Amino acid sequence: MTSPDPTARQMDLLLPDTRPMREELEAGAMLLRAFAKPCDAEYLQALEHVARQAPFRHMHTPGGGTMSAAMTSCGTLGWVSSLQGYTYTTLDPASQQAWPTIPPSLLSLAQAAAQTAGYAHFIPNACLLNRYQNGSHMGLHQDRDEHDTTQPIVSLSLGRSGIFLWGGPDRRSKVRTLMLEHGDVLVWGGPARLHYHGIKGLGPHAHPLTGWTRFNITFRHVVAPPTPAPQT
Ligand code: MD3
Ligand code: FE
Repeated sequence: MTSPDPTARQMDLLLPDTRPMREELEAGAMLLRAFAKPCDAEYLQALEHVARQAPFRHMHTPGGGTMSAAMTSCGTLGWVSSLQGYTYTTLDPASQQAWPTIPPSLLSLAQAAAQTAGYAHFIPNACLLNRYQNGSHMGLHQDRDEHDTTQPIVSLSLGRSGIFLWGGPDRRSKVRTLMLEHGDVLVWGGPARLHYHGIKGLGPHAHPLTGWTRFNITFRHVVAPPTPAPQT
């Protein structure tokens, strides 16, 4: 074997990025790199439109803490964390008004991504918006409040990069890290739907459209959990 030619290595730095645009990370998990970039400004405008009606807030956790990522929601159901636990609600607790509707541009994007990953009839009714700033993170967790794991979760990353933690079916599975960049879309379904995941922190660079802030938008199909029978 010959040793690597330093000139060839130098040349590599000039070659175009050949990472595939559509990569199956594992069975059921598809990364669509830069999928959302062509309309990125439109998605950020839609996010701002939602946040004007339902502002980002730092929610409390059942353990008595406060989430370092700020959150809001749109869609029929919004995800809420409080001392009482995690749930989906039809009203924004901050305003007692219905959550804003999912902006059409975001809905189309989520459906196009799901379709590309093999889910032809994805109908999200819950859309969680996360905002990360310096010091924000999200510990390893599963998304299991949706009561329907036949539907995928579609995630859209915008702005500053995030250091994604990507684990397996139980908390002790090996965890990999992956940089999620502006415009990246992930579709998690099938056997990967309940896998542990989180955000360790943010990348070192500001983004031209969002500065030092990272946004992530997840689209979900939630089945309302059974509620107690009303008193007669
Ligand atoms: C893997 N959000 O909101 S998105 C969340 O970047 C959440 O804000 C992170 O985890 C964020 O619940 C990660 C990527 C993601 C979303 C949902 C998943 C990965 C997933 C569901 C199952 C497995
Ligand atoms: Fe999650």
